[in-house]
Amino acid sequence: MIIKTMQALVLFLTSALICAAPAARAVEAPDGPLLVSADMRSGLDLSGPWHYSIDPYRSGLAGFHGEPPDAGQQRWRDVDVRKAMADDNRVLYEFDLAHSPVATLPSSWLTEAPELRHYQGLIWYQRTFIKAPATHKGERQFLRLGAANYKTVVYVNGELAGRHEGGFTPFAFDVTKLLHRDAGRDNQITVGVDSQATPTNVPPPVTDWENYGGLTRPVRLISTPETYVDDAWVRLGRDGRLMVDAHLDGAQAAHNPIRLRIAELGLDLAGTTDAQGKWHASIDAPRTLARWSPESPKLYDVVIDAGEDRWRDRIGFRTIEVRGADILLNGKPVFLRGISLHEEEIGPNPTRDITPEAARALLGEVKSGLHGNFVRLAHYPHSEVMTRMADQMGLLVWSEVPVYWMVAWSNPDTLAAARRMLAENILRDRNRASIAIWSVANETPLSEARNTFLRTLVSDVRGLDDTRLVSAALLVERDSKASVPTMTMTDPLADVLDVIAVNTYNGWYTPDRLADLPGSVWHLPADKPLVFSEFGADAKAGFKDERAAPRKFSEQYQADYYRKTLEMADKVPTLRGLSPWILKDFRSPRRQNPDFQQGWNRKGLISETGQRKQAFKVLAEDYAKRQAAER
Ligand code: GCB
Repeated sequence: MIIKTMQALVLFLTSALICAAPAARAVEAPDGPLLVSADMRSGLDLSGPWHYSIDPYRSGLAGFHGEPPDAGQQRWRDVDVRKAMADDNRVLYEFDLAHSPVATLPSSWLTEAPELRHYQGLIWYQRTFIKAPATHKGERQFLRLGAANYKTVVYVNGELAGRHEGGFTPFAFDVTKLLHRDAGRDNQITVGVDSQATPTNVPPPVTDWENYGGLTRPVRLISTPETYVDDAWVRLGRDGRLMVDAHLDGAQAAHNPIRLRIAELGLDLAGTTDAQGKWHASIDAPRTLARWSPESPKLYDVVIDAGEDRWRDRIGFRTIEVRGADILLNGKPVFLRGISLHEEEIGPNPTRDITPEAARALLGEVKSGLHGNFVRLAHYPHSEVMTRMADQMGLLVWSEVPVYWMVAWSNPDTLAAARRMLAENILRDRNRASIAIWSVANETPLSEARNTFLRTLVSDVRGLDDTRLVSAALLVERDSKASVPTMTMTDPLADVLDVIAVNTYNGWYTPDRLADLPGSVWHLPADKPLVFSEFGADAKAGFKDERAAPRKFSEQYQADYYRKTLEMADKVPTLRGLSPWILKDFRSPRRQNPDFQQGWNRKGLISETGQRKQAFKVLAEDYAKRQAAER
């Protein structure tokens, strides 16, 4: 009994210590500051060398009976360990971050040292920096982490700054009071990141991609005036009006003059915030407004001034909607010529560090290589570098949260985590013209609990952003008695989605002959657009089989698979888009065929180092034809 109580206490403390998310609350918005468009604000980039130390037993979170850790295990202590122990022989520290190995951040620890290649658990990072003197009276300081996978706890100068759950969305803490401001004095930041997935996490432990633990996006210290624009959303409504919603945070937030300007359009809109610091305004879009599209990705400099703060962004304006089975971009039907992507840079040893160059290299293959106009950023929110690059280069985006395969549908904490991630993702990227579709799930098994979970997410999306389309990648039922492949959409979630999306792998995971694919029969809703959100086959770049019936994993098989699947897709009357699986070979621990996979999912149209396979040309030619037909 005592042991059971003790175990329960350890479990409780461990989860409570690293992530104290309140359960069963209507979570629709993140708790902390949003700092929307933070990447446009000046700040101190804390990328570069950080010390790190593994903590597989989570001794920095709890003692061995579940009690708070004693001083000797508190990794965040602002202490000179060597000196303290040399000065007093009663003192014991079983860590010393300042003398531990060094990693270069952002990057996943998986590539930092050979012994970390398969490490999943807790790692502590630490660095020091000197804070420049304040530029504003009453200046506030925010520590913003672009992403940390998966649970994170942050300390500044030995004090707790905050905690976060979720590996793919940004979060920030107001650390103004925790920083040393005196000239020349070191500030210390300690971040504990735990990558271990549990069945209640989003995503769950079983996926088909590498779990890149660590600080995979930049950590920045951002300064703002005491009252600042925390959230702003500037967009073109379907009714042709430009709209703005802004939210000030700080002592002067309420009843404060606020002003939006788009100089290039001669647009100047002034108002006053309400008692909650909020401002909403709209105006007919100027006639001179050039709408954003993949062909002409026009972005405008947008400025919001409030008190001492100036919020800036580069924003494109366009509308996206559905009419029957059509997807309309700026009122005109569009066919989504896409491909799926994981967040992994091209190269032999990716570490999920998406620099602008890395994003440009990936999206360049889509835009110029494949003649695409669309990317599915699977299976979780990608770096904001990527969505900004899509805005600039002119690619429509499908963005999704990692509600993938089998999550704990009945667990309220899991639902709360998913809702928070969805909100963090949407709030980060609502100003990106490229984003056309928010997706809430991928290949999830039907059940009442799952349907309720996903319907909640769909309604959250609609509450946070009514200017985009909602989808989810669904599965279909296959009629096992039919003589030709016959698929029917039976998922009740389809009723609440704007775009039906289906993943299909006939001819790869099924014994169908490729020649039979074009004759497939699809029973799908007639009044909604369909996107084949995945189809694909593995091929090892350079592995050739010239026979009439080439074997699996050859470039020829993959190319034939694409030809036949595209032929099949052409016959689906509601088809309005494709995002085959996938642009680039990506790391996946499930894929261990030693001849062909070696830990990589080989469904890429290019290899991990960027070598194009035969199927690349097949898809590029198909897209070039579709593009020509649209002109
Ligand atoms: C799927 C999943 C995707 C996998 C892919 C595959 O249906 O959505 O995450 O990687 O199939 O390669 O099997």
